[in-house]
Amino acid sequence: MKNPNSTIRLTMAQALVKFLSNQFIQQDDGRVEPLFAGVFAIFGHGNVAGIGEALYQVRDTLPTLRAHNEQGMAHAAIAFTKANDRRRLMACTTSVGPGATNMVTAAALAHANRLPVLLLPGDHFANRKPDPVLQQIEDFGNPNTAASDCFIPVSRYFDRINRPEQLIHSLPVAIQTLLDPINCGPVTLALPQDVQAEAYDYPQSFFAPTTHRPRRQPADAAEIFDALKLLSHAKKPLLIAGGGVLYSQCAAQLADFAARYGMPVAETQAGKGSLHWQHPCAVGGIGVTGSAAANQLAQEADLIIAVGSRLQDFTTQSRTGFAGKPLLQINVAAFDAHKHQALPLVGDARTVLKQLDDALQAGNWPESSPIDANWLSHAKQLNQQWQQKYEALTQPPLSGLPSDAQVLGAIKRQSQPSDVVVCAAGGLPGELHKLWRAEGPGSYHLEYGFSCMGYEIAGGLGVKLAAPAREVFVVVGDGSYLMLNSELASSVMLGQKIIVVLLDNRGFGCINRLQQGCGGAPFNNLWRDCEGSAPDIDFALHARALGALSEKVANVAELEQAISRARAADRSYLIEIKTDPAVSTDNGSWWDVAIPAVSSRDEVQQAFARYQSQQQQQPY
Ligand SMILES: Cc1ncc(C[n+]2csc(CCOP(=O)(O)OP(=O)(O)O)c2C)c(N)n1
Ligand SMILES: [Mg+2]
Repeated sequence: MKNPNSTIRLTMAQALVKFLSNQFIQQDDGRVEPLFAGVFAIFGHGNVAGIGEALYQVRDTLPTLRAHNEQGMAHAAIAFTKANDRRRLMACTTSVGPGATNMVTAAALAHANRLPVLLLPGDHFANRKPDPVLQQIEDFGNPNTAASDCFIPVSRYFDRINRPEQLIHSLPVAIQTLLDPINCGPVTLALPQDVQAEAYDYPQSFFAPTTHRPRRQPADAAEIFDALKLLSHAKKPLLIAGGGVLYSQCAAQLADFAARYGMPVAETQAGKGSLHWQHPCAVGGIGVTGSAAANQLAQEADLIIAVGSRLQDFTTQSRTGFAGKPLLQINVAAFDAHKHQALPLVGDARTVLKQLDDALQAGNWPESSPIDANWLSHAKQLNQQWQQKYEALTQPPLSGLPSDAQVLGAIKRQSQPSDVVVCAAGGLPGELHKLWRAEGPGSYHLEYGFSCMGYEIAGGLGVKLAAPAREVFVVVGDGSYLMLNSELASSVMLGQKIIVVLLDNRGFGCINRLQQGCGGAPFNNLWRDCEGSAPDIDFALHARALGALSEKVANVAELEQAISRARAADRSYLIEIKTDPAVSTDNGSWWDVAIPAVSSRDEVQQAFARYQSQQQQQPY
């Protein structure tokens, strides 16, 4: 028999990676997989000698992947997790100082999106002997202050491992946080470089292989009872599918529930793809970037049932989309379930839907349901009108530069059901949410909690790592591309092919439109409105310089041909197309952007007057 008290002498870094290698996850279908698929690493001082050496020892079981930018690699790790419905993870290790702080934006992104990722920034010496080390920030009054403190407000759990034995307490909390459906998000363990290399006699039992299972929390019986009371009066309920539907892996259950009870389903950016776009209950995206159909239904509905949504301002049209209506919120996090004065139904989406379904059937639904028999057919009609608009908006232009919508139409015509589209910021997310015909869960990957420019290409790499058999289409604006494109080189290096369609409208098109919508003069967004002379950037050439294949196309017909060449290619492929910065799809929605109360510009004064009247529609 093994001695329960036996120990193994390891450095802190070795113990850390040994522990991570021994964490497994059991998926709902019974498959057991390593919880961590790998570790993205950019070495420097503060991680190369400690955790770098430890990762080398375990490279066969816990692969290390080299990236080019710390923010980018963390985006890739986060996208990997999102594409795995939060059921598989990656870790990221950086050097001390700028390597660490480069990753802070990605931590904030993961925090806003509720996506788990393990961040392991290096840190200055705990023993302080060589202080100040290169890249140490040096607080005059507090030697404990470190650059890695920047992670504290954007981590769900933060610890600095100042002694090797702290791992025994901290790592289980880290894993528990990463896997908690309510609290999950970025976990940061700051690792002082001397402690990484320090030895300790760890108990062998600490490294026992451990299999985790995603927790499915049921709702409280009293909350189900209250929800039923609300439902028993609802003639026109509208379901809103949020990201929680996908993370709970209950899209099929939701579609079935909606179909049996005759409820239309609108989708948030994070929830889009829950229903196939042709599902009889699907009415498209909701909110500022939603379809006119879903937004009209939200106005007409007498009950909104949000499932797994944070109900951020884009979804609620800054609280005007369905203001004052009864709202039922099914959410695993009480924090979300109580928002907007909703009736909360706290629990895992799949479990709660089943509880509701059972309770409704016990009450003899759907026969005795109060839902208006014409409600769903009315929703279908509105959706059909929107689909007709889609056809008109996505046809190739007769002349001139194509719009974003026309480019997306071309990509869609050339796409296959197994393809994944990836995007995050600029004008494209709005067009995608309104117009992209999602083919079901996993086909639509939008980072719109933080809408972070520079997520797109790195995110595409993470999605490809998660779904190697699928073709990954990254659609990206020139602005986002220029902000962070270096993981295109990583995708080539790692043999993880992505297809990038770059829409060059010569600047920050969506912000230029927003600026003018707010009464502002075109200023500092499109290159032609900036100081200096507009650069003539050859994006295709740039992508080639990073090792990808690429081409430039002159119109959408050429784009469609280029997509088949990109599909056939053996490595990442960028297609550059010039687009019209002025055009976007209007859906009549409103978004609260504060307008200056004082301005010498007539346009701003008019915008302010409009703003004041629109604010009247906000309930509080
Ligand atoms: C990191 C980051 N910085 C700034 C912004 C604000 N922002 C949102 S979209 C945008 C412009 C995006 O330009 P581009 O990628 O070319 O897309 P376009 O608007 O032209 O469609 C800016 C500056 C952001 N979302 N993320
Ligand atoms: Mg642009």
